Amino acid sequence: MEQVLLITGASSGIGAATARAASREGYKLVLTARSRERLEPLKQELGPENVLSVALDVTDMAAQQAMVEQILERFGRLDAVFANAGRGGSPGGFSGADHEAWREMLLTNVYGLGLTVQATLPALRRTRGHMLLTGSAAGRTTIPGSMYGATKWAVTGLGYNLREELRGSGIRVTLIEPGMVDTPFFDEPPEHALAARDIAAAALYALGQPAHVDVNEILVRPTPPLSDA
Ligand code: NJP
Repeated sequence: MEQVLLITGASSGIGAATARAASREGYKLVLTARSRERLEPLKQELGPENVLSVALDVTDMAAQQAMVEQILERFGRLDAVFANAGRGGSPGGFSGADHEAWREMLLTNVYGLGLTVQATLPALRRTRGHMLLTGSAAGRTTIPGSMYGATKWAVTGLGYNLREELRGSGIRVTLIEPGMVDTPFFDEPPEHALAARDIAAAALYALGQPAHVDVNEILVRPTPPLSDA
């Protein structure tokens, strides 16, 4: 049976790399992001017969519910969800950051991710499927002045609480927690960063485990550079 995987934030970075890796493993894919222009080339690259692309904003529940209907119409099932769409904040710390930028980030990283979970759970219950959430190393550690980090602490908590709610349902919840990854998330390529394919490999590892293996979370950081000593 071909497995159907939905990826939010699929048009670039970690989401796009995961789509490529999953495509190589034979998954049918549902790719979403706001920009249809950025989704289409990926759909063509991976083979339109195996891919459904849906342009939506994750903060729009009606759009997410309509997407689930489209998935079931096209593929008849949904086996796994990678709730990955997210964005960064603005510099300045709690005293100086642009608070309007906070609104977009909080809505996308926390509320939008929660909506993806709620919209897809009925379909995942039918397949005893798998929910992967993109958290962050920033949701595991203290970063001075970081509202972004606070959104990812929220994702960590959401993942833990969701796993408890779903205990006994057969649905597994995996938190994917990247350190710094070289993606368009950053305006300038970061130094000593992971590649998006490194996080895709972690997601595919979790997805590839048999039903009795519940990978709760995977924290992946770049190896620190060699010191001179
Ligand atoms: O970033 P990027 P990453 N509704 O910018 C989409 C987390 N993370 O791959 O909507 C729907 O290449 C956007 O598409 P578009 C990070 O927090 C990263 O690095 O067309 N989709 C694009 O496809 C995030 O959760 C690092 O603009 C929305 C995608 O999201 C995840 O990894 C470290 C959307 C963003 O792709 C992927 O980020 C870490 C919306 N409202 C965690 N807003 C890192 N890069 O270092 C955005 O710990 N998108």
